[in-house]
This record gives sequence, C-alpha cells and structure tokens, in this order.
Amino acid sequence: MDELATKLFDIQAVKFGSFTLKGGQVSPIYFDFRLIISYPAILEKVAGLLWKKCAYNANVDLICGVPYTALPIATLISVTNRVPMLLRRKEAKDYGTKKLIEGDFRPGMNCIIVEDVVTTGTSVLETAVELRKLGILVTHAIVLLDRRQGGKENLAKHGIELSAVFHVEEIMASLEKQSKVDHKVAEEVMDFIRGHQQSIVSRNPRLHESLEERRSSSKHPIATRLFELMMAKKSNLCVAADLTSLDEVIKLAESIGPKIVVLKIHVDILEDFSLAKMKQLRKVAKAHEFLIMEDRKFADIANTVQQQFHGGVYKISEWADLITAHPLAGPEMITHLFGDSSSDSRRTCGCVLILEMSTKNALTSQDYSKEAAKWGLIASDIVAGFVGQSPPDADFSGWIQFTPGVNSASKSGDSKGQQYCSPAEAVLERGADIIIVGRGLIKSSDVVATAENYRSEGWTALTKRITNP
Ligand code: 5BU
Repeated sequence: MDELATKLFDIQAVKFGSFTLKGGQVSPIYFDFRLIISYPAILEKVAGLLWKKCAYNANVDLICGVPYTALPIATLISVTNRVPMLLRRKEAKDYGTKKLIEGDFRPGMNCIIVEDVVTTGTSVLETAVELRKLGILVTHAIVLLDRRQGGKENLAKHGIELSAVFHVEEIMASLEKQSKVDHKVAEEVMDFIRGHQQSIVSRNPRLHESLEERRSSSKHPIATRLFELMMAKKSNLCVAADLTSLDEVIKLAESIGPKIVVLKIHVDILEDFSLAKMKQLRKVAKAHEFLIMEDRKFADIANTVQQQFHGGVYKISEWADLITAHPLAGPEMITHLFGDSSSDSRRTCGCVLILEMSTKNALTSQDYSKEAAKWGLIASDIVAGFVGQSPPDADFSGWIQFTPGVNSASKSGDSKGQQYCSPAEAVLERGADIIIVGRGLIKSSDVVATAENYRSEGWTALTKRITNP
C-alpha cells in the first residue's frame, strides 16, 4: 500500500494545495486518478487491488465502471478476469436505441460498480439507479479511494455495500511516514475530512422526511395516492377488517371510513363474497377516500400468481388497490406479478412486499428481508411499500412501511403467535408509516370511537417522528 500511495503521489494523482470541489467546498487535497491511464503498471496494480475486493464479494456476474475515470480500470478488470462488462452512458443517445446501459445482460444478474473516488456516493448511486431500472442487481461497489465523507453510509442506505482499497487516512499516514508530506499538511487534510462529515446521514431519512417530500419521491401511483390521503385525512390507520361476511365489512367501512386510509381484507375468509358486493365496497371506499388492500400474501411462481391475481372467482385485480406478496419466490416473481408491461394493474394496484412478519419465531430474518428489499427497489414500478417490523437497510423514502401487530389493549399477543405493540411504538420505534389494527378495533364495542383513538395516536406519533428527528 505504501508503494502505491507513493506512486500516486509521484505522478501527481494526489495533490495538495487549495481545490474547489464539485459541491463548492475548498479542499486541501485533490485526487486526480485520470492520470493513472498514462502509467500502465500503476493501472494494472490498481485494477488488481480492486478485483481482490470484488472477488471477495463472490457473486459477480458483471462489472460496470462509473464514467469516465473508472471506465479503463473496469475494462482492465473485465479483460483480465473474464468478467463481462457493462457501459453506462452519461447521456442517452438521441438516435438509435437510446440505451443508457450498453452490453449484454439478463435481469437478476449481479453487477459490481467500479469507481475511482467516492465522496458522497452520488455518482455510484446514479449508475446503480440506471442498472436497477433494467432489473440488474446492485449490491456492492468497489472504489480505489473512499474520502470518508459519507459515501459508505449513503450507499448502504440504498442497499449498496462499499469496499475501498484505500481510505484517505491510510494515504495520509503512508505519505507522512515516507516524508512525502509534513505533519502540518497531514493534519490540515484530516481536519478538513473530519469537518466535512456532515453529509453522513446517521439515520434513515425516510423516517424523518415530510409526507409531502415523500409523496414527490414516490415512484408508484398508488403510493403517491396513499401519501395524499394520509395528509388530507390526517390518518395513518389501516384497519384489518377480518370479518367473515362482506356485508359486515361494508357496514364497518361505512362507519369508520372517514378515520382510515386503508381497509385491509382477506377475501378468502368471506362467506358471502360476490363481485357485486365488492363493487359496493369500492363505492364506500370512493366516498370515504380509502384504499382497499387484499392481504392475499401471493407466494408462488409468477405464472401462477398472475392467474391468482387476475382470475378465479375473486378477480382481485378488478377491485384491489394494494395486494401483499411474499418475496420468497425471487425478484422475477415481483417484476411479473401483475402481468406484462402493458397490464393496467401496474398503475391501478401496488404490491406491498412482506419483508418481516409480526409473529413469534417468524423465518423472515434480517438477511431475508435485506435481500428482498433490494429486489423491491428494482421493481419500483410494481412495489408501493412493504410490511415490516423495522425499517430495512435498503429502503427509500417513496416506499410506505405497513406494520401489523398493533393493539393498544394487549401487550402479550394473541396466544397463537401474534405479537402486539402500541401505535406509538410501531411508529416511533419500528418505523411504521401505516399501522394495521385488526382485533384491537373490530372486537371493540364502539368501533368508531376506537378508530378515532387509533387514528389520533398513530397520527400524533407520525407527526412527532417527522418533526423531531
Ligand atoms: P390483528 O387482529 O390486529 O392481530 O390482525 C392483524 C392482521 O394483519 C391480520 O389480518 C393478519 O393477517 C395481518 N398480518 C399480521 O398480523 N402479521 C403479519 O406479519 C402480516 C399480516 Br404480513
């Protein structure tokens, strides 16, 4: 490492002085790694070290360099190690195919992003967004130098683990040890780096952003609509109407409609289901402005799920605004859930991915939900949010977190594995945007008053979380 640090210094790829960075800050250090291409032996060394970090991550189907400095580095890694490469254009061509990503790939392939220097991680993220739009999985990025100014943390929030060959401290320590820079310069550089760490966001921004901001970053029309309903009705209450009669569900919806933003049902427990009655419930939903969620928990191969969603007696696609799905069949099941890209359901229905369950000893481990959240991010035109008991690592503010297992009256659960927490705990400690309340409400003697209590408690907690980060 000392040898490489010295070489980079000698070719002036590391410079000291006063440099204005992209963000307007004046830095005492500047890394100009474009120069590396003029020194083939250094380029080879750099590519080798980066590949070592890459190979450590085992699952590499493709690599993609962030334009432009990392392109020759990525090319060398690709050729030497026989890993296919993708090329990201900065601008789409205005003729021909207009593709931003060039190269051969299949959705679901894992692509490692290669970069020379990371400061806040924005360039890596821009590349990841384009790759993810095509269904390519991006879970790791490798970089020659991490300036330690928040990039690692910012990328982690988007489900990307950053590995660096060097950190800025290591380069400084090495150059000082070899008397390439004096102690004063080294101190000045480290002070600058320490003083510009504000961009490190140590909290999940989703939890503290306003609903208006989140509405504008949401990518799914149903999520957008739900944010609007929450703001208009000052409610983050979803009621689980687990009754066996659709007539009773309609009656309940008429009474508590003004208090809720989502009514969740299980269509297969209804004894009197008919599409005509479902139309009636839709009318109530329209009048009182709430969405209907069918908690179907789809969990099969895409071909079967599509039939379950559109067909059978229930014809869920005709009336559900939101459906739940277990991601365990893999990312392609999520992408193809509603049918092909021309399916209207992609606009009229949002998928809520079940990342974690509320029950004791659920198998939805952290690793499982972390992986599934990444798949959800790829399918941002399908997925409107997720069911969870905590905010996942890979998360974004346009997604809505639904948290079931909410019951003010019971702390202990239901003796059949269900676990409960209060509305405030769900929102403030578990990251819920929407609280799902079932028996805590439907079994109460005054459902309207109880709905108002849950609405008020849930909304107060959400407002508190947003305004007191
Ligand atoms: P309860 O009566 O508040 O316990 O009902 C909770 C509802 O949420 C019920 O319809 C469940 O099917 C649903 N649920 C849940 O409880 N836990 C989960 O992890 C998921 C759904 Br996913």
